[in-house]
Amino acid sequence: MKRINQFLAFLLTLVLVSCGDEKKDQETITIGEEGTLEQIDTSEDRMESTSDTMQSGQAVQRQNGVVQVNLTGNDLMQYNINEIRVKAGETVRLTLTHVGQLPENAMGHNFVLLKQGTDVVDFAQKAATATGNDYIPEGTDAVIAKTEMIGGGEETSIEFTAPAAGTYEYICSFPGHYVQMRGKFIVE
Ligand SMILES: [Cu+2]
Repeated sequence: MKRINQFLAFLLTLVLVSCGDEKKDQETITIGEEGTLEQIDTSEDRMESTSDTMQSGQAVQRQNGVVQVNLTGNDLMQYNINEIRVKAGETVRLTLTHVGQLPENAMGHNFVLLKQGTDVVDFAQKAATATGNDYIPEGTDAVIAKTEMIGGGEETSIEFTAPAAGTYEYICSFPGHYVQMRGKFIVE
């Protein structure tokens, strides 16, 4: 009987020791994974900012009297550029490309150029309730130009004449997006 007890105690010790080891192993693995994830995040951030800079340089191009603006929106609720410069009276061709993968109902993007003096927050809040109208407030007179709402992988283009010289604001009118997806449209 005594020997059996000793044996059981020995077994119990083995189990405890091995549990302890497992815990240690798991902790080590977790720390390693976190470290790896952080490293990946950092490098992605760096890549993004690099490509942003590159895109900004190429985002506005002039060809045969037409200004081509290449605007993109991603799954992180970001435009590639938050400032567009054109000249008064120029024909602007704006192409919006959704470079993300999320569908329109989750991460829809558009481009809405607003008249000067528009209360952007007020407009965006009204737009957020205009579900059946592509998130554009019904009967609004505050819009100079706008694209349709698109989802991941889609692209849409519009053409309009640059308004009088001045600084205008553009937003994505999908609910909540204007906080980040907002830029200055500067007409010189
Ligand atoms: Cu958006």
